[in-house]
Amino acid sequence: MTLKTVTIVSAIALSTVAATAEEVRVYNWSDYIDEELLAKFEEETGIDLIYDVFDSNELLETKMLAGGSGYDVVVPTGSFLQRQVQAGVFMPLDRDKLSNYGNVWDVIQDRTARFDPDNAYSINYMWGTTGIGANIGKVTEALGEDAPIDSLALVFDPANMEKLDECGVHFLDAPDEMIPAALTYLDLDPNSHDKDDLEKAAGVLEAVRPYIQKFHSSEYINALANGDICVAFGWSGDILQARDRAAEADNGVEIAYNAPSEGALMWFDQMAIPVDAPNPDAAHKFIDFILDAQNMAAASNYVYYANGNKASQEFLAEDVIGDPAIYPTPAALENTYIKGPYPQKVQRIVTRLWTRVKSGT
Ligand code: N2P
Repeated sequence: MTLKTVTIVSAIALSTVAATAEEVRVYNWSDYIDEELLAKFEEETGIDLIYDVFDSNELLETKMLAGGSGYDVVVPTGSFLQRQVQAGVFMPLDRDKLSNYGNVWDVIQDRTARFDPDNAYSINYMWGTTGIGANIGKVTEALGEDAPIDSLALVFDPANMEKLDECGVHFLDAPDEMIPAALTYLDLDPNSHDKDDLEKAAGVLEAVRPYIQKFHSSEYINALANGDICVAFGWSGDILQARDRAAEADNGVEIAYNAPSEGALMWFDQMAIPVDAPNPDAAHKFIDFILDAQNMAAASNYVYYANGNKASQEFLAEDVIGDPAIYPTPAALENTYIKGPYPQKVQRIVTRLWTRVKSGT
């Protein structure tokens, strides 16, 4: 009897705890937020925030398609989101729950509508380009003053890569970005689904494979900043973060980011709520918190990526809004391309080619 009472009492105590400790689980890219914002969200809302990170769309997609991820907010790139929306992975956003929705930037909304018609399932978090990070000192030492640091030839011409071998080169482990870059180098359509074109792109990558130290999508930030590698083919803001980390360490490493002059991939990372999210209400609160103009500006000021929030622009640091590597000039925008999703059949070819490239056999 006594035991039973105790059990009942503790069951009540537990349910009280469960009711008060509301939780939201967010799955975002690594190196993509100012962590002070996470604490601020918890303070303002009283919601416990569990914030996990990833560095691969493929990994996120596997979790989304399997279902039951336990996440309330995830941030796939537009081309992947499009496929996932079609697979029924997300719930439509409830704009009535997003008091800051009016802050969004129509220019970006127009572009993301291509992946998510009417932007029904997603809101842009940040966007950027994929390009070349170079340690100026080491690259000039290896290739001379005329080193083509803004050209795909830096990373896809074996003659250059052979000379960079000693100082170290990393490539993204992101087939859906590296294959289009190689196609661009060949002057082929980066959105090509043609099997022969894709084979040719893989050939470009295989030719420089012996000189690639690693395929990885987040380690290059520190590796560049520390001077452990001299070139990374990676994401704009990550390379600018490497530049800053080197400057803070005052280690004499000077990093530059350049979008490839032959054309750069422009991508959009989108906040969305899985259809089986445990706490969709809190998910909307998190998205609304990010949509706040000052919060969004704080995030961009910290990670050096542009965002899809017009109202945030007055709060952006001059070295963010004024840096064409982050907010490209109209002319530079003309020199970007947007990639659509691969249909499953093409994706299988790309995945197979990528495995071949990486294994170097
Ligand atoms: C953040 C990288 C996000 C860009 N570190 C990839 N979409």
